[in-house]
Amino acid sequence: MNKLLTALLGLSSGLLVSVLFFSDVGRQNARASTPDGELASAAQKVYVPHGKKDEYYLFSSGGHSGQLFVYGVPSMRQIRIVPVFSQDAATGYGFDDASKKMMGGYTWGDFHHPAISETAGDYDGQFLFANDVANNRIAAVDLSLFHTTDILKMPNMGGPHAAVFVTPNTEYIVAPTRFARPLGDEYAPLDKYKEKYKGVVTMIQFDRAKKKLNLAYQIVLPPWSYDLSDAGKKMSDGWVVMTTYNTEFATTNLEINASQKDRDYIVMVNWKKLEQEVAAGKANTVNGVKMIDPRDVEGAIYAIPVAKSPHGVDVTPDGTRFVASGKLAPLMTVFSFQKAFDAIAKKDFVANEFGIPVLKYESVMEREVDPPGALGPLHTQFDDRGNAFNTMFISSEVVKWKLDTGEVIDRQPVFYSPGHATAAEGDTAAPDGTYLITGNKIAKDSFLGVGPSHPESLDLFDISGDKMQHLMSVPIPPEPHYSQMVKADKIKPKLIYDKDETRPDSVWKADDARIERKGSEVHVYGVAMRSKFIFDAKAERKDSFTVNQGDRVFLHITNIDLDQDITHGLEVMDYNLNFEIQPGQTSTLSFTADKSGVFPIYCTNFCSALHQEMSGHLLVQPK
Ligand SMILES: [Cu+2]
Repeated sequence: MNKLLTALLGLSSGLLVSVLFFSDVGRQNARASTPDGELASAAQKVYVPHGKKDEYYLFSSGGHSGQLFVYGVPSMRQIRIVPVFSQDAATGYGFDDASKKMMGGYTWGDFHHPAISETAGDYDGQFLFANDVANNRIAAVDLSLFHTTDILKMPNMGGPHAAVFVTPNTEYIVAPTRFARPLGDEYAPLDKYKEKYKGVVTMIQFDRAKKKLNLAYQIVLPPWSYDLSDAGKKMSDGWVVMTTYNTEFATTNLEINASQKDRDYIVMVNWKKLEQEVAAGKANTVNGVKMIDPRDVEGAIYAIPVAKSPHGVDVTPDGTRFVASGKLAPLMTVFSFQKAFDAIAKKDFVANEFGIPVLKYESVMEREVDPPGALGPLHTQFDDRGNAFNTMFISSEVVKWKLDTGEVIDRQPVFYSPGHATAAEGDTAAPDGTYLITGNKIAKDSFLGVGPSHPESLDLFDISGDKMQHLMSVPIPPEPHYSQMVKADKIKPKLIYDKDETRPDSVWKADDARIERKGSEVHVYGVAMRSKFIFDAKAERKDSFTVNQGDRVFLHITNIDLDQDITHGLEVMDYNLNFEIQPGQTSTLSFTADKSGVFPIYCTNFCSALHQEMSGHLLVQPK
């Protein structure tokens, strides 16, 4: 009896917690009572038979896994995990010398918001950029190779959470900070927060030919916390809009102290103007980076009051308006760029904060949209028919409404607590209006249990009709922040690496495999091919080599199988080493042979019927 009572009490308190925090009681029943015909229709829409391909790629944030998750839409099959900020044994990322150097000594990152490179405000499918909130880094992924090509460490930053977003022609990759810090890595007590701490936005340029990120300049701002942001396009091209919170300058108990004021700000910055001023030498240098204060440039920065503690602002596909949502105010606000420009021209300012002119809310606001009972609006996406879609974190739903009138057209439950939404090509100048995905923070009872750590989830909706149709939920490892959904035919994956005959460490003919000793350095110029390694073409046993204990060993391995899907791997037993070499790729892995003995080497990536035989030995002679 006691056990039963305890179980019932446990259940009821669990239910109470659900009601209080997620208010989604009854959604399970709603799902269970979906008519069979609708379920069959949903199943058909997501089924992609063998031989057919998905319509879209979904590039989804890997959060604190540091990686990029790649899905196919509408099947929602996970196709790939691309390592970006964290080591990955499966591909050798962070093990081989080049990627290890790129990671800069870090072993993880907190990847929040991917951004595909754009041309004329549209995804061009060439590169994807990502932020590491925890370690102030930005990465570039080559979408022809699905490989990270560069990582840039940004000085003077305090967590680029509101990153990354790109300007319409990828002139800049923009990264605003979440935490204000004293400039120049200086010490200043928290009591000096308002005077000494600064918010910083980093403007990064990308060299597509060299596949390299470059720090262009930084913008110094008041010590507010900058949250999600977007770039203007078309008539608003040249501007970025950023949400802020903690305009209270709280330095402790932010959950209370940063929510005191009814309004925070959207900051509008004119990056084209700042670019000219930086080129004209108007910037200072802090930690080796050009830094400009927009208050020194007339017409470069304005603030607009917004519903408190906003999480996001999104520019409409035509570039005329921006929609902001306050997570502590239950409404979405539509602002007009033209109204803002007119107010600026008339100097219709109501205040001045830190030397920044504050525009009058009523002068810039076009309308407020407040669906009854919809709580916690976070993020807005768009279709091609003038509709906006908002995730509601607290009431666990998506709300579809008309941009021009604010009329609410549909509301559908989400399972559960969605943060971001992603519409097909939804933040470009030309959204598709086909699918919408929500990145959900809570999955609770949606999937088979896997212990205390639950998966997060993605919900897929068909948004092609007036009403949204929930198609499926899929589990996803932590942590779904933002995603981007791009038409599959915009991505042009290469099947093999371009053969680079100029690389001095490549070996393209098996007969050229050789070992060169330089003092205590041993350079192995070897090949991997079906189904053997050749480290030294002239040796009796071509697949083995001997070094002295303490030698520094460099394995320069070229995969000479120039054929699709023939990836080789190479592990060195007991040395905690493994890496992959793709067809046509040369990769170098170096280590110190500090343990003497005999260490089998084998191919770790299944490559042929004789894959098991693809092996050799490292022999380390004792000192
Ligand atoms: Cu192999």
